[in-house]
Amino acid sequence: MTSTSTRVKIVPNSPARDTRQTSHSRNVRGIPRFSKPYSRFGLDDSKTTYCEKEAVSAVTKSNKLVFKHIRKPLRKKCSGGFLCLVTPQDDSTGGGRPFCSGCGVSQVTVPRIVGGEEATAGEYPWQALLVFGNGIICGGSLIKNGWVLTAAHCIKQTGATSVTVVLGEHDRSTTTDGVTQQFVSSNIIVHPNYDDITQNNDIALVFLGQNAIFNERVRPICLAQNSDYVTGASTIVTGWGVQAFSSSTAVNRLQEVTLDLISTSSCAELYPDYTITENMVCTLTTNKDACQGDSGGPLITKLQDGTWVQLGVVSFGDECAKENSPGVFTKVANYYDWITEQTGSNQC
Ligand SMILES: [Ca+2]
Ligand SMILES: [Ca+2]
Repeated sequence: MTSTSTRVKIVPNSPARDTRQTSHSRNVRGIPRFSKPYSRFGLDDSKTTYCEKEAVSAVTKSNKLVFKHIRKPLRKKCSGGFLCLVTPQDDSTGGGRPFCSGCGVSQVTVPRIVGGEEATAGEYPWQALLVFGNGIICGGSLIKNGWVLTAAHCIKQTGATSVTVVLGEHDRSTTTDGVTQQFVSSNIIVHPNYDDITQNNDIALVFLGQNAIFNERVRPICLAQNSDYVTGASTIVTGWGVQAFSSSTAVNRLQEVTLDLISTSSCAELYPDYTITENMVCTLTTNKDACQGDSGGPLITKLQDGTWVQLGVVSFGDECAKENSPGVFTKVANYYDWITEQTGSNQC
């Protein structure tokens, strides 16, 4: 879209009829039978509201907005039609990011340890721990108040109808740290087009049922926009997953690893046996990767202004950190409209 304004007008599809008006007054208003330039209506181009009734305004991120015009009994000077001003807004101008203002801020600023390993407590305050009834864990991310983003395969493969979500967690082995917030939710929305063979649309939302309390240890992440996906960019994945493909024990303390983003086309070339779609984004870094238990967790990057944004959701890969086997993530930016629809608004 461009940033120019486009005026769209909707005019009555039949001449406005006001039985109290004389034919003379209709002639004065000069209302034509069908749509004509609205200077013909004698209307002031600079105004968006006529008849001085309530104006409505709405913002939509999908390309659809439906207006229903409830026609009131016609009065003098009011035709019963209405005018609509549509102003396209460029999504990548960097103004407000979707969802929470103040998202993507970490209070903890420590030098990142090369090679990753243990995160500092509170460094990734959007990180969620999902615990399913059978003890299986997944990652997730707090994206707005009351809502956690995760992977569809975490829900489908566990067959879970309910999940425990822990926010503010760092060390899973201690429950006395006093900073975690725990929720049990059965309100889980798996993307309707999730494909459990290809892992296309591997994304799901968990509604916590109530708002979390935002603090230094619990804070939402911003969602990435298309312009945030830069091949070669340094990204981070966090999780409590296993540290080797053969391992069966997830770690207690949250881990972080730095990974390089590769193009979706090179990812597809490296994975000829998989279907790599435009809804996926990949990383490839020698001896570094996400692994089992990290699923559903966030792949993030830090923008130049210091804001953290979520690029991906940990989805799949051929084993973990195997040579020339990228990690594959669900491309979050492709689901902005879906998330907005499911969570009710583009506000926090
Ligand atoms: Ca760190
Ligand atoms: Ca703990």
